[in-house]
Amino acid sequence: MATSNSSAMQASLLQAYARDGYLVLRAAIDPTRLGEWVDEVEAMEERPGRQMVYYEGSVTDPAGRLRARIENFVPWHDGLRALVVDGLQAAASAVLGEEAVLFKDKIILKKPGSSGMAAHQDVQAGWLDYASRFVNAMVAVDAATSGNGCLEMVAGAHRRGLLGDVWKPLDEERISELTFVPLPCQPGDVVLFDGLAPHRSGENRSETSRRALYLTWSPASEGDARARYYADKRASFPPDCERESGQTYVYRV
Ligand SMILES: O=C(O)CCC(=O)C(=O)O
Repeated sequence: MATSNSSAMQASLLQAYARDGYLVLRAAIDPTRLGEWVDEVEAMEERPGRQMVYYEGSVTDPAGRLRARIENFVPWHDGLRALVVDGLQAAASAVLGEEAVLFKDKIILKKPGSSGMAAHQDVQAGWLDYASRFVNAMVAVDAATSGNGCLEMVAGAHRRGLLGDVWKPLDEERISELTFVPLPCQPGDVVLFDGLAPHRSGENRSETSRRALYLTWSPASEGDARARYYADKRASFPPDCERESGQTYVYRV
């Protein structure tokens, strides 16, 4: 591990991350402007080729259509990029054990009525076509609780490798072997987790949004795959404003 990266994070934290596959860093990011800046991204016009905005149905209103996720926001908001990408780059490099390069980024808006996320490992979404290892940072924008669908993680299971098929959430048999731990968070808390760490989240049945940023880094020594990843994603699962009418698009994992 490079000395500069090691000094960015205590050895005991790195050991906990290696053991559990995730690490909660309380108050790691200044939350003062987080919510306002996410509002600014959400208010940006949806145009082909820019940030990628996805809509989903509601679990509480059969006719509802909720803005659910915004991918590729980093190029379009300097404040957020400086705060969370530059701010967490050293931690990402420390847990990867080498210089990290930003692979992807998204905002999960989790508005009232949003569905949960089925149990999965992030690499099941075809990520291994781009690099062999990943670290994610979940940055809480709003308080996250069991009631509004906070992240739930499984300690240690990342060491077992891929637990299911690519492009499918984990099946019931696997899920029954795993112990999911809810991780309530306050704005500015960060959860670092491995691309192989199984996780899920519940529905948001509360009255307010539960927003979170997710940044993902891969080892720089394996190359910068971001442009290729987003070109492939725009082609296979385009944001709503880039879709062809009459075509069906299904979110798989
Ligand atoms: O924030 C959430 O509800 C979970 C998101 C998640 O697991 C993912 O995007 O992979």
